[in-house]
Amino acid sequence: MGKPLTLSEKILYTHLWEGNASQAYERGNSYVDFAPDRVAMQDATAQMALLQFMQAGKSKVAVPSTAHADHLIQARVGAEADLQEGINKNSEVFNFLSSVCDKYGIGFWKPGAGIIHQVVLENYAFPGGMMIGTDSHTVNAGGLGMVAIGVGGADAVDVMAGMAWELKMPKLIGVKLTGKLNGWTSAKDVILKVAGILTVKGGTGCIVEYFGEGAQNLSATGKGTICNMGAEIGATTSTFGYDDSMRRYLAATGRQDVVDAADAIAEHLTGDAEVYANPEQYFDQVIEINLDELTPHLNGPFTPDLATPVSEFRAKAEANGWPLDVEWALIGSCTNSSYEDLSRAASIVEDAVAKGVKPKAILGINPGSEQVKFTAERDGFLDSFRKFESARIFTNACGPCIGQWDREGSEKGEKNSIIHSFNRNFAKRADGNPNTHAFVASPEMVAAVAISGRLDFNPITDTLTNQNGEQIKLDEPKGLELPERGFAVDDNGYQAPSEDGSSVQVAVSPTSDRLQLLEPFEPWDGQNITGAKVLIKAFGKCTTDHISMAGPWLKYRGHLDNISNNMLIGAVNAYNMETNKVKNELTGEYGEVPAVARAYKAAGVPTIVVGDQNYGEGSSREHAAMEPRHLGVRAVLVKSFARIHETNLKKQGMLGLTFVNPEEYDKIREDDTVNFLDLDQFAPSHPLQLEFVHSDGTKDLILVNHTYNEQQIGWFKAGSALNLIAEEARNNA
Ligand code: MIC
Ligand code: SF4
Repeated sequence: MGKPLTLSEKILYTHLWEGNASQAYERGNSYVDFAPDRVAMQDATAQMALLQFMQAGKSKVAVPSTAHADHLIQARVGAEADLQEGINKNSEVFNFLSSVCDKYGIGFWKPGAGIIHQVVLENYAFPGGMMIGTDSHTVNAGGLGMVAIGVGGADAVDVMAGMAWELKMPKLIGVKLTGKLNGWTSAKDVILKVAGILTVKGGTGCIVEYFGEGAQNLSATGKGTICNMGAEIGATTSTFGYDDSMRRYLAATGRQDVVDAADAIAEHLTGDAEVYANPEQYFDQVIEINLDELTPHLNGPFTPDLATPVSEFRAKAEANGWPLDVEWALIGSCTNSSYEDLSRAASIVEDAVAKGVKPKAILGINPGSEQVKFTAERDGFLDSFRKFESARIFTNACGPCIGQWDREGSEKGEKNSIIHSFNRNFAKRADGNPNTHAFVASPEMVAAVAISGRLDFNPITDTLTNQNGEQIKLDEPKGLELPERGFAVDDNGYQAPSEDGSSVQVAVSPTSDRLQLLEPFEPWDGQNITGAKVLIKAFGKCTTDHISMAGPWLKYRGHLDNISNNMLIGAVNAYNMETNKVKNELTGEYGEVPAVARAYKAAGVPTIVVGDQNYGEGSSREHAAMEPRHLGVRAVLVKSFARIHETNLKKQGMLGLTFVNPEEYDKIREDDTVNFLDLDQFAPSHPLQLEFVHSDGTKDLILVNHTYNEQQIGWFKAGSALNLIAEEARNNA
């Protein structure tokens, strides 16, 4: 490139599909083919990814790949019983995953082994590597200096099938960290602050690269936390340069060989000095945060970018009517369940116990992996939590973070607040109750709030009353970056695949309600789509949780027809401001979104979905694209898209379109008939014209943009990207 490079560019350019880089790509514009080193999948997305892979006609995966059973286990009474129940309830799916993995050479981490991103960090992530994963929080591996990117299952299929993986060359945001964390502030507060600055869409299409002495002062798992929650600002990924914290973590997790290899090329595993000295010249945007001055934050409710410093929280909560009493406080999720996190939160609990304070809220804990749990148990931290009678240690799994939480009383729908150390706090996500106000904070703040029972408790300034009626202050958290006696684990829960899996049978029962073999989607007929109806015009925030809810629906993640019954049931209909109530123009009656979509499909009437800004924010789940495809939606027209969702739509043969003039969203009426005028000339960089015919006979011509390149137009024409792969496999056979 003839100029100093950022770390992100070094990793991207050394992973070009073509091999040696021969040209510079334009950031934010050029589509580039990459060759990732590995693939990770979690159970809730792996089912669909692997059902698609089975259609690709390959006998083995082309790169090292793993699948992790972590999303399907519910948190109810406690680890042991919950895990057993999870296995019993999901055995069909776990057996399917175990056998597909065995057959195609994929490592399988069994239920209870841990949350995908902690397990990947402990075992597979390495400085300078590139990986993709079917989960938006794959980005966690940036904590070990990787470029790790969340994708839909169809993207994973490309890489597992030995093909190139395509991404638009990301833009770069540099975050310079100075100073050192102190007192109650933790790595989580860095990303809570960044989320407040950049908002949920500020990182779209960008890699966030952290640097500066402040970065070097953070632990590797702390870096992981920051990268992990970078998904919440829409960032393609986040990363840090190789440093001592990574050396320490790699060595502690049994990978001295990786340290030795990395040390031999250490200068290439971080950005060039000139870049970090003059970041404005090399990054598209630069942010600076002084860790010395950073204070604890609480983000929420309902969106992860609503950042409030603890000291300002009370006033803001009162002004907004947020409930201040807290019944539940939860520590865990892939972003904050490391040994260090548990040890720091445990120190708060120990301090409270020593000072005679009883907790007001229930504290729930999901350790990140069996290795973390086993070691924390050995070192007494889990016993520290157990000193609170009401504390619950749940399974090493996602649990409440993905709505796998049997919270007593949540069905009553009462207005209440919870606090957790997770990433996401969208409506209904944790307990299904739309009136639960969820706030995101560091594990140590979650512990402090659990003790006080109040969201507005500021441990830096406030006191608590102990059993003897005395006023006490909690000490600052203390923790251990890594276990002094090293990590330990008895059975880590890993199942290696067979060397030769050709004889392994993968059974999918035709009568199963959990798994369904996929039927290829219909190719495009070459005609303009005409006579389409507006299935729904979604108002405001429409995340993947609104489009394809998780929680109780996770059980249908391997059955496209069944899971389609949750399509868009959480989206607010702009015409009546209600959820799951849209007009069926064929009958004039209102019905549930999936039912109305099925009625249009049965009548042969195509439909479109209209949406607002950052449509499809959040998860990588491709169900949010496959369900509309399955139910006859042809196009999704929005003000703007989240990256992964837009790609998922393209992969599944849908049209993902954006308004040239976003205000034209307002012109679309409930009973419009929609005609494409020039889809038969669909070409890269050419806007398309859509005609909206209103019931009074008037019309609006709306110009829409798209970002499809030649190849992606090929996916649309073939009906899906997978149809093309399968065709090629047949041609080569
Ligand atoms: C999430 O945090 O929303 C999930 C569940 O991990 C998703 C993946 C999924 O929907 O299965 C994600 O973040 O990609
Ligand atoms: Fe699991 Fe939550 Fe992490 Fe998603 S964010 S992978 S649901 S722990």
